[in-house]
Amino acid sequence: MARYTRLLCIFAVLVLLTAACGGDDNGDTAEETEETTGSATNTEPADTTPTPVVEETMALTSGENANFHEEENVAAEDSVEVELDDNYFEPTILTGQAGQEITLELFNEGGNIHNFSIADQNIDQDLEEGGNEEVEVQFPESGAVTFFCKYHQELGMRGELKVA
Ligand SMILES: [Cu+2]
Repeated sequence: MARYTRLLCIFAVLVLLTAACGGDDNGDTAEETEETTGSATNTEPADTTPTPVVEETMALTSGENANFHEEENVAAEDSVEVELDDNYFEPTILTGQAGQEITLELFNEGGNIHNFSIADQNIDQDLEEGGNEEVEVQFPESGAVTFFCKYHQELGMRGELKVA
């Protein structure tokens, strides 16, 4: 609701400006910026939605590279959906509390078999194309732990559980 009110205000200002400038043709610049709640480390500009094709890579806390598809704060959650696709995890970065346990609902939406592994937690879960599985994971006491697809990690199919 606050956002809607803000849009109205911006629109009103634009109308005033347009009138003051004698009908300048700038009425189409009112595209609103996306709200980016809870992702202070987001390196993107305001708008993150329409960039599906180009693979953006990032360095995980471990120094390994990952194909980056979103960061999500799950500190208040008992479970969260994680998409496995060709070849990335979305969200790629899950931030949570130290020692937090959480259920990951894994969905393979890609065209290949994929896998979710965390070496330190003895997790090695395959997912057939179209498959879904649940795994219980735990955030570390500090820093981050890497998860990966054992078939495609060299292609950047990695992510991490990071303590906020
Ligand atoms: Cu994979």
